[in-house]
Amino acid sequence: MNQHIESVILQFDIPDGAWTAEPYGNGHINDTYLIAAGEKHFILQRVNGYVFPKPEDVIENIERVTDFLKEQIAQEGGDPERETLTLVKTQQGTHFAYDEQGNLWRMYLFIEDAVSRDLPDTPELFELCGEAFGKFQRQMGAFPADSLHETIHDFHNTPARYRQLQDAIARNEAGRLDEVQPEIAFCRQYEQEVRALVDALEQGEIPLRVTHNDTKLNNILMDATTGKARAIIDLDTIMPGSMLFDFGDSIRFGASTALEDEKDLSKVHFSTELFRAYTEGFVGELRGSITAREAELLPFSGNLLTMECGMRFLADYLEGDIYFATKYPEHNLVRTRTQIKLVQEMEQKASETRAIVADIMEAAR
Ligand code: ADP
Ligand code: GN1
Ligand code: MG
Repeated sequence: MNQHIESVILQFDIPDGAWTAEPYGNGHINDTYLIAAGEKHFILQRVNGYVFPKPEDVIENIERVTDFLKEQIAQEGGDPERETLTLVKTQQGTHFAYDEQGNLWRMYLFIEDAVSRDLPDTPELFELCGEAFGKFQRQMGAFPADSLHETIHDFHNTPARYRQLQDAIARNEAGRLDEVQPEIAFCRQYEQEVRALVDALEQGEIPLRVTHNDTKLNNILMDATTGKARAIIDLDTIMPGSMLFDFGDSIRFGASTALEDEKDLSKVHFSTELFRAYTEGFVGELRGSITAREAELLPFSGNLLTMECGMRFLADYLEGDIYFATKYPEHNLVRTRTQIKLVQEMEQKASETRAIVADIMEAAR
């Protein structure tokens, strides 16, 4: 176990006595541990300082957002301790501690009797996820978006992601360029299309909102007994953005018949049944506030966010796997290929997804 953990844990206000710490979860970014102390459980995380250059800003956003959400949840008759994250204080009264190397750590109450999934078991479950992210966005509706820190600059700026990929190609840091020519050729076809959402935001065609920005299925905790969505977690990337980032990223991860890192591409398909289910849930929560232009862009946001993530995986593969956690050398390449396969199928099924959104918007009016 990480030798810094003991000195970090002791800085937080947890029950006296023995404790244990185990690595936990499937996140790609932070180091996550489950801490058991007496009867209580906590999540302890080292915030990734490479990904988040100002981790104190991440904590400040989360403090403000969870305070705000807890009020909304209480007003709607929910349980603020079980339906959103709760930061644990240190003995000094802050919500973070440093280890000897200057890494920032934070602790949350563990949300009990909940599970997170990497694939939706059924369309019904995925519809509940759409509802949960839609509800999250609705509940954050009155929060001033531009008062949040930008915790990762240009996070969903897809043209900037495209340029980062071109830079990675030019540097060829890990010497892997020759093996990825087909993937590079695929990405290059999107040089113009990557602009769609940033242009729409810049030109004021779609509103700036508070967005989660990392809306994959395993960032929702589902109630282990009822199977219903309970809490949205992983709030590190909450920033001003477009609701289309949140919608598109959920579709990327969840409207697929296989995991993001499935090696057998014959198992990877974009499912319009899952797309419909998620859209029903998401639009159902937000019906009054989705603008006509947002609705028009909903289907394409899935393609764009999937393309963007594919470009990020490919750039990281070329850089030598410095951003995403990987379990084997080709991991980022395998991930790139699933994203490309999904984009290809999303394109083939574009008229179907447009019809689905039009149907659901019509029914919601
Ligand atoms: P990463 O940014 O690396 O994805 P996350 O914050 O998503 O890190 O945490 C990783 C995993 O840990 C989650 O997918 C979830 O399974 C679990 N987890 C995180 N916070 C909590 C919590 N407060 N209660 C229960 N489980 C949690
Ligand atoms: C990362 O943190 P995690 O594992 O939920 C990444 C997302 C990617 C995702 C791909 C801060 O999400 O942007 O879409 O991996 N998070 C960050 O699985 O970069
Ligand atoms: Mg996560």
